[in-house]
Amino acid sequence: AAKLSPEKLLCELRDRVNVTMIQGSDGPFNTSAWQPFLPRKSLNETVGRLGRCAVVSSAGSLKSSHLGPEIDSHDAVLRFNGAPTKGFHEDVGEKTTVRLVNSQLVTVEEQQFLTDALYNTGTLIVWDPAPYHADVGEWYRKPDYKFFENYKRYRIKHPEQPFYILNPKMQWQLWDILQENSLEHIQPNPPSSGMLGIVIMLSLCDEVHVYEFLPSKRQTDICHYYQKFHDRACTMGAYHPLLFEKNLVKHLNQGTDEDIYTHGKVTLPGFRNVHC
Ligand code: NCC
Repeated sequence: AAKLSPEKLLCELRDRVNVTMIQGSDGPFNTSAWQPFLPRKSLNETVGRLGRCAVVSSAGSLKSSHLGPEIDSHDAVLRFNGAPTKGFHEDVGEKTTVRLVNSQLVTVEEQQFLTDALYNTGTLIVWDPAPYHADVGEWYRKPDYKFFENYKRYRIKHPEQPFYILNPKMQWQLWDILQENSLEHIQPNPPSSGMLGIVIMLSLCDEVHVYEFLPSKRQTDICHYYQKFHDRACTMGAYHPLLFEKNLVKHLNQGTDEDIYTHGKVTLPGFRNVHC
């Protein structure tokens, strides 16, 4: 398969990846057991039309980056899972507009999702690995993690905080495009939170800067900027097709290689600025 031009690829992403959240009118969620819990407003209505946005990966290479002020200068900032800002302002900033979390984090007790104040800022979105192109009903009966109960518990505790469930169709629409634009066969596992978050922000923002998804000169085997844990798979991928995601994002970058090398920074145009 020949690679598409960056422009064509952005059009494919815009037109084929539906960034939608589960709504009260969707399939098995249109019952009285769900109506009180799902947000009434759409994600678009909640966050509004965003200008310059930052996506902050959780990579260890953010350590000593001093990118905090630059990241905070954006209109909106997206972070992942349990990535903290407290104690790390200098390198990652303090603003959190959207936090994308995986269903494992929401489900597994040790992660303290229901009690850690880290999660109480901004709009939350949870996603769960669904079977390849399963419809919503099929996935609902067999989610990868049984996160629905904790989702409801969190909503009862924090009814004012917007908290969405990502429609699981998105991950495979995105995976298909990753596969079509890669020369090798990709393992059939969903894209990482990082890649999903980038596409979510492309749908909401005029311009998106992604930090340390493509590693800078600070590249390290330390998995996260907030932990001591070493594992190369964090940057290169094991379960998630991270290497293919990174190749795709590199191909789409409108910034300079120098920006990647010094800041780990990629510049992408939001979907509304893509002309197909
Ligand atoms: O590590 P994680 O991701 O939370 O990181 C968020 C996203 O940042 C990008 N990243 C991270 C580290 C690194 N060295 N390089 C990077 O590019 C990736 O795009 C990544 O998606 C996930 O994708 O949800 C993941 O979640 C963790 C873990 O579940 C959560 O942190 C909650 O504790 C997974 N780790 C484990 O399950 C052990 C990780 O594989 C993927």
